Amino acid sequence: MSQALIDAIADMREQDALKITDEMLASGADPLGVLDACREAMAVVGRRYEEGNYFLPELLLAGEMLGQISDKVKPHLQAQAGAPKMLGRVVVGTVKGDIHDIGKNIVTFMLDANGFEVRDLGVDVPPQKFVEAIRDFEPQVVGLSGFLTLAFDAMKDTVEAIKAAGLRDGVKIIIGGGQVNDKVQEYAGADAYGKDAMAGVSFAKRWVGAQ
Ligand code: B12
Repeated sequence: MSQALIDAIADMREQDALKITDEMLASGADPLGVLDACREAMAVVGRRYEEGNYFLPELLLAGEMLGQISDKVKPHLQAQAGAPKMLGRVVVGTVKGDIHDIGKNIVTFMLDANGFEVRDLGVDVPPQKFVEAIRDFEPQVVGLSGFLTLAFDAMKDTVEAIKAAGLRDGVKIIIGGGQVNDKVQEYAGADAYGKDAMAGVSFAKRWVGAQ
């Protein structure tokens, strides 16, 4: 059934995509499997956009569908994670110049469901706003999200601003998002790169001594 979901999202059949999601969840499919199907579908959408077959409206509709599907998946993930205890604090945001937030929202949700207190700063977040949030919220972990190539420089600038504020030694910084990889981690001066939300949860747990 997950191929049917991938096709429905990729072909912009919104009602079908939502119906298939409901059916998958009702029949006990792994909620993470539903999110995996969404990721595959988004890769197809991205490819069609690159090839000139899709344009901004399709990207927007795809983003909207994914938002609705994540809302359906969330309660199931929460049930799976069980009653969380407070393991630590994490500040999360999409870096300056970038407004993609679907991946970040999944990361925020998964951290929350796994026992972290999360402060989500939203999208297009300037470095100074991360600095202020670290001072105020005192997180052990900072998560930077970005889907554009230009986000790499914004990530680097954010890490540097945290360093300049004298706060770098007190936090672990993890980056993630579509085009991000370990080379970008090195470039930005972050401590880790998380390929998906669960990788982010694993690093955060390790850093607070919960794993
Ligand atoms: C949906 C979408 C949009 C939507 C975003 C809606 C929203 N609310 O987020 C809209 C239409 C707004 C949009 C706009 C644009 N987009 Co766009 N978009 C996409 C698309 C199709 C999907 C991205 C997505 O949400 N994927 C779904 C999530 C779930 O993906 P995921 O990677 O699996 O997420 C996981 C990991 O990344 C990880 N993760 C994410 N963040 C973090 C953070 C941490 C700390 C950790 C640990 C992990 C982590 O965990 C997530 C969950 O498991 C991609 C194509 C693609 N294939 O990615 C293009 C894409 C990212 N967009 C692109 C572009 C060019 C744009 C625009 C510039 C277009 C334009 N001409 O205006 C604008 C940018 C505006 C801006 N300033 O940001 C390009 C970027 C190219 C580049 N190299 O920079 C892409 C790759 C499309 C393409 N192939 O050209 N976009």
